[in-house]
Amino acid sequence: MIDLMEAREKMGQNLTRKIIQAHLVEGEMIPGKEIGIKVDQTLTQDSTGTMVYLEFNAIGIPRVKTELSVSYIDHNTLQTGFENADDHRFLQSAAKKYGIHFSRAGNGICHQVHLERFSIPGKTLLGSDSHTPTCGGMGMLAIGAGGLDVAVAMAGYPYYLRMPEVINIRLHGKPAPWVSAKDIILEVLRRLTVKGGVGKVIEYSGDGILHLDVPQRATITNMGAELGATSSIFPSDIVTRSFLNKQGREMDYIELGPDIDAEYDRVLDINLAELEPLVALPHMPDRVVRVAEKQGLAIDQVFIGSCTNSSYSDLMRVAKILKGKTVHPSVSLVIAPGSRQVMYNLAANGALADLVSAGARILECACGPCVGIGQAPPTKGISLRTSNRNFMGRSGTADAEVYLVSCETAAVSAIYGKLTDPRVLGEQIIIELPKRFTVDDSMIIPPDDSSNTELIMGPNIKPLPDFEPLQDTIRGEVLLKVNDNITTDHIMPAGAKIMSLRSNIPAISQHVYEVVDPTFAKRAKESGGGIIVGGENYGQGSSREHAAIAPKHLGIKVVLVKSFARIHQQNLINFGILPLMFVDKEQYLDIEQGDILEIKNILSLIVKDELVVCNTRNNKLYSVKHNLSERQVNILLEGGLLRHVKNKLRNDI
Ligand code: MIC
Ligand code: SF4
Repeated sequence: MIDLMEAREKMGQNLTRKIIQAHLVEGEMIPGKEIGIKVDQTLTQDSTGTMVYLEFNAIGIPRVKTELSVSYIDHNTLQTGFENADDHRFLQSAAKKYGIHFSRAGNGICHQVHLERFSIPGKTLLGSDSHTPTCGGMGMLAIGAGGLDVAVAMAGYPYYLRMPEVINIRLHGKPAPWVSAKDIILEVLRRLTVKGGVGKVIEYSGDGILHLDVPQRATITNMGAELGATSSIFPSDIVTRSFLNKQGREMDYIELGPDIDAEYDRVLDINLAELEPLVALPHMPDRVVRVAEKQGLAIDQVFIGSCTNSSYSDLMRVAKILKGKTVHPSVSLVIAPGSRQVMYNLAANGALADLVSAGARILECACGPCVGIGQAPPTKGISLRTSNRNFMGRSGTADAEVYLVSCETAAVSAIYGKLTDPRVLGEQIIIELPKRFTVDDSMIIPPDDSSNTELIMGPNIKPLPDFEPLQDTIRGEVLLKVNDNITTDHIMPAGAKIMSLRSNIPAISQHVYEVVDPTFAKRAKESGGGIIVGGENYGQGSSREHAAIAPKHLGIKVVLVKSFARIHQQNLINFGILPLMFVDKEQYLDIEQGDILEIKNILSLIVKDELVVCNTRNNKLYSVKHNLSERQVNILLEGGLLRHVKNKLRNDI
């Protein structure tokens, strides 16, 4: 590991490589090769967090070994039953026991609060949420991962990933009037698609970045998750310094950027002056067109909020647009500020009153509607949202159509009752940020030294399942065959009802693939498990490891696809499901649901990556590959990451 300053002096380095180099503990920085990096900070949220702390407890380390770890309550705060409230109480007890900051319900969405209060340029952050790269807006290398990876990082072990390629996106000029950070990332999605970022870090540069404040930069790095990117990052510069000043955290500032002659694997240019307000059509964030093309579409609902677009400047622009107007009678407008800090500052300067008086329904500072926790649209409803994902059914209404837009487009459309290009308003609204935000951390409980605290577990918090080591022969029915870009929302649906079962694997597993095939869980149980076959980018979206643990609980042994999304692939490995890919992708067409597949000699062939799948219906043989590192293969052989770490700990003693 070398010092960050030393790494900075080496010429020709991009920012991503500098931070990786300064945190490298294993491997070489060759794109595609596995590396291990030191994790400085971790974050968890309630719906992935309960598993994380059960896992940390199982590892058996008494206190976290990171510089800073924060546990947020921000996702499921509805508490429609005891389960959710019990989870929160468990998380609070775990934070106390293990030396973790605890951000109480109501304090805000993890990514927004972390950006405001804890992010530090040049540090690494690992979070059990796919939008952890939000803090890349602060010049951090921030990566989303499955819960067990985060638990292992808290125990002081490196985080392993494939050395990413680095794509440089150069932003040129000043954004055209009414073009916001959201439109910039929608343009990137339009060009690169939802799988264009897999295996890559997106690094932003160019004179255009000076026109984007830190929360706007964070909007862009946040939605890098929708590109499938490992992370996205902006340099730390005068804009960063100014944001840290406003947060009263000037001491956390360091200047950090790429060398002038930095090299990249690919460069892309975007002229901000040429952009227009954009919209992502249902049901994928990369189905992007100009708002002008869809202008006039009647809408039923508008949601302004989520970790993408809920900062002070976002909501101030909304307040200015709504001031003195009334939300259209056919529209329900809900607004969830990203943090208590945002809400407080809007209240103090009167902007909250403008929102309320326009008829906006103000929600708690939490994820809420973004992930189907309340405010589901009406039947066949059209919902405009400033969030980041518009996957089918995620809103809580199976036949709703969700369009993703900027805050400006959302606000003006709420007034007109139809999708409207904000440029109709004429001169652009300019927001003056306060010299300092009013900061109040009293809803964050810092760690103390009371490590003998008991973990408080309610009846819905079930023990972690334990899984057997890999078998030499796997034979199983293809229980489901799905297409490209299957999301974790398909595999393990979210929403308030199902998310309150996140600490109860037997119960939540009944809902696996429910939105695709309601008979899936029952069939899986009846046939004693089996195999899932899928297309490209399988498992994109959320970091929820439940999308691996719950299928594993149902007996799924193999997922055979054309290609995987990064986090989900690792989650499958962590819980001992064999993630295989077709060598010849055409063979996907040959397999039918109901076929019985057989894989033999796994224990010897997996090491050489030479596994062969036999379709017993026609005796056809398919060559498959896993492309995994030796470490990942060992995890699979041992029956998952928890067993692997425990074995390691035993050997270390
Ligand atoms: C999401 O946006 O899908 C979530 C809910 O934040 C998930 C985490 C989870 O499923 O709990 C994510 O993005 O990782
Ligand atoms: Fe929460 Fe939505 Fe952001 Fe996920 S994407 S962290 S659910 S606000």
